Amino acid sequence: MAKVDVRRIKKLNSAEISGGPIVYWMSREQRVFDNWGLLHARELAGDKVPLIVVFCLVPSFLGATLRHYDFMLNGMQQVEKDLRKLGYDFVLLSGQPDETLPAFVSNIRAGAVVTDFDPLRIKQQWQENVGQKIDIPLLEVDGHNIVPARFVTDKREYGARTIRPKIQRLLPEFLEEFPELASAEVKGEGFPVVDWKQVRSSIKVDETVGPVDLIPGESAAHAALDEFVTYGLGAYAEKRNDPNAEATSRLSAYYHFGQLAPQRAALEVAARPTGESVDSYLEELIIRRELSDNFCLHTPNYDSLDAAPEWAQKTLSEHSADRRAYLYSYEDFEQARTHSALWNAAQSQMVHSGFMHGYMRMYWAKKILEWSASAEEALSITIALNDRFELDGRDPNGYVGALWSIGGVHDRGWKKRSVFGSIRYMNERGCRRKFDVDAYVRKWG
Ligand code: FO1
Repeated sequence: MAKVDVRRIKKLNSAEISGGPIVYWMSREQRVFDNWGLLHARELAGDKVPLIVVFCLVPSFLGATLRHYDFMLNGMQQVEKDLRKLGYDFVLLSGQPDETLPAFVSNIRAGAVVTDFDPLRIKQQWQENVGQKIDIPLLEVDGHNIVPARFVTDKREYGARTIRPKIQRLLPEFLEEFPELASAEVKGEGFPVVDWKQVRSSIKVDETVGPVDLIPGESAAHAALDEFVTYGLGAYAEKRNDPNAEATSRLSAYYHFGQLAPQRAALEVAARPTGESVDSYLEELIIRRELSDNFCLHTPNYDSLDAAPEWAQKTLSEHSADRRAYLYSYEDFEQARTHSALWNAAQSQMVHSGFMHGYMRMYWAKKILEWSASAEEALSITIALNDRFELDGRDPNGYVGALWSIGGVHDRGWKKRSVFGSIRYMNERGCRRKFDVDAYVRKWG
């Protein structure tokens, strides 16, 4: 049986393993294939005990709307189907994980629980509570980062420049092909198939933000990856900063919900002939993404301006009283009611498609800083809008992106100007140099 690298695994409590079924508590990595946590749970189950996969569905999650729950539940339904084909039970528990999961593992007299590494506060809190409440081991496996976040470094890194050599040194050891998930050797207890219709009608989330037309699930994620590698990757370096070219991979929602392993994408992209596009995609996929996990893991207040570097906090506070040429409220921003047709187009792309181009995300957030009463308010508006409308909201990448744009995280000081101080500035003229702004406004405005 394939062995999962021990450097991916951390024991979160001190209990000893017993002889009962192994529970894989799926959370961040919502997939059957290419999943280190699930593979480790399978390894522990061996030919001795059943493996049961559990997903804890919470009634509300950091402002998630129907758009997010719909995408996630459709993907999860596919997970259940694929698991059952391999002979595994799948159980969906509704409620708070730190209440439902301990009761479940005690009922079935489980032997150990394996779960996904996730640096978000809420997840760390769930895991801490579950670890304390159960009398069997709770093991965390990093199935998201290619080089495990806890192993690559034990501190917060300054930026891409400092984490890059650490990741690159270890990549040859960790960027390995995934083993296959073997089918079940020991039959489970035969838990009933989930009634997905009932699950869907039981969730009470904001339905005013509806589903978008990205096909959810693991097989759609693989198809999207294939399509990108075959048709999109070649032009990535040249066109990735052009929001009209749609040359980006559009895989971020699949990564966010764990329907696609970043490591799978890295393997596919790295297998292509080397060149600027391959290098620049791997930089985004590996270095930038893993830098975001590093930041959130070592910065518990990753969504607050207090998490910004000292120079950035100082410069923003020195400019806090600067006159704002325009001042908008959350509602103005949400409804795309600013004076800027370009900004409104970006907002409307996000509201209607659940996606905003990466280059525009930076411009969009920087303008929220420029047109809000304070930097604190700008950051909270940016995060609220991002989490509400982007399909990949409430992700370490999103929090770090917001703090990069507004709080100088992973950046350096630039030429001083009003409101921004030395936070890097962006304007429409810069956008016009890079792409056809009017075409973008015609499409989304
Ligand atoms: N994770 C869970 O374990 N249970 C949930 O019910 C759940 C809902 C949810 C809704 C929207 C969303 O964007 C994420 C959600 N996640 C849920 C967590 C998610 O899988 C991620 O792990 C984190 O948001 C990013 O690290």
